[in-house]
Amino acid sequence: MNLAETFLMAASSFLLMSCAYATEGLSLPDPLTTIAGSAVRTPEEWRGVRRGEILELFRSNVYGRAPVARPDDLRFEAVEIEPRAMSGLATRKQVDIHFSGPGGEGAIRLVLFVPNHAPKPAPGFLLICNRPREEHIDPTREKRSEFWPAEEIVARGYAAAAFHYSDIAPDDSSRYQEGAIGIFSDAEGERAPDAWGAIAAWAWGAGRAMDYFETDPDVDESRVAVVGHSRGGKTALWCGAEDERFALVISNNSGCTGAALARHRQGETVEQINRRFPHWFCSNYQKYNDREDELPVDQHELIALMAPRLVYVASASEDSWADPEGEFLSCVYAEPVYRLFGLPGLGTKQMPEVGRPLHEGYIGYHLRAGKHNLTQYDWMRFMDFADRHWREDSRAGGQPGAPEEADQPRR
Ligand code: GTR
Repeated sequence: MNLAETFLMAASSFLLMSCAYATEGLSLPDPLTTIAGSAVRTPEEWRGVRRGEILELFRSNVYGRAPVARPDDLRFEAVEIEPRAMSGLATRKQVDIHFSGPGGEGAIRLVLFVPNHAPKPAPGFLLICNRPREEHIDPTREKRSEFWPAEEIVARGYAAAAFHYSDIAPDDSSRYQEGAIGIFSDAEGERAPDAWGAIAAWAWGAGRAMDYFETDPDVDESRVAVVGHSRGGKTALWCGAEDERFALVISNNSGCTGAALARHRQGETVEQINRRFPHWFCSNYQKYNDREDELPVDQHELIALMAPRLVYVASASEDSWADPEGEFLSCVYAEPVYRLFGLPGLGTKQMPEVGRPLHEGYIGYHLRAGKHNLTQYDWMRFMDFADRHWREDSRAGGQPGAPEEADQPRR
């Protein structure tokens, strides 16, 4: 072995030792070591120091920084209330969420079905819809789709809510600044390298729907899940990281820069996603094209940002572009943060078989048979998971994920 080789070996073994998870050939950043190098040992240290560090790293290197939270002039306009929708089983509400900023004004159309024959306020599921509105979130229900099975959601006692992501920002690299991004920018000047991209803007929009739920006595805002598929799944995860009011965060087939570990390098890569969808992220993210190892974060830390709340990752067996194994491994490596709160995470390092969901812990996972899609099977498992945790928690008389309770082991 020559000198250079010896040096390389020493350097790489140092790198492996300095990272918590030198396994499966992966050397991942440790969610429980601060930037200054100290170990995070308590929920207080996680909440007070480390969580904020990771969030900032994702903001400045991946998704970009939203320049606004809840705008001062946010306004809800009920454009329709139909108490006898779905043959009398639900009340349909259509609400326009209005906002304005230096660059103009915009509105998000929220469609909401509240079950008429279930206890209220009802817990709910909010879908960030990234497929054609008319076919998938039709308020009239003339068109129905497994992508948003509102009837089934209502039948299980949940409120079903959805909005179309294009109300916030067009999913188009030449036009994405025409919505909220342009509205909240100071008109002139270059975009900062950490300015928000479309995913952060869509996630911000989901937060505005939560602002509305807080005002609606029919919806239990302490038990709302945010759900998204694929690019919508990436958005749901970023939304749950930024907005801790969501008690359950569900990523379906979210893949690269969603649930899948960047360093796993299966399916879509950082370089490929940045080339095809440069508008989804901040421009700093381009620095990591083909340099995943230099990212100061990886996606298990995004999952960990949900702790101690519930999080759910769903993969599909034929969806190799989204890297099911990389999605599963993120859940595995997020687990130490849940354990810090005394909560069970996934409970296994073994990827489950198709059709055998993992629902025991605070991190849920399933592998569905089939292709890249959001199907009724996925929704049924999401609701099984919510039933299990929310009903158990309500029997225990507490709210899921409340940090002060979660500091102690629960089971
Ligand atoms: C693909 C993209 C994925 C995923 C998907 C989708 O083309 O490569 O990252 O987001 O689109 O949103 O359907």
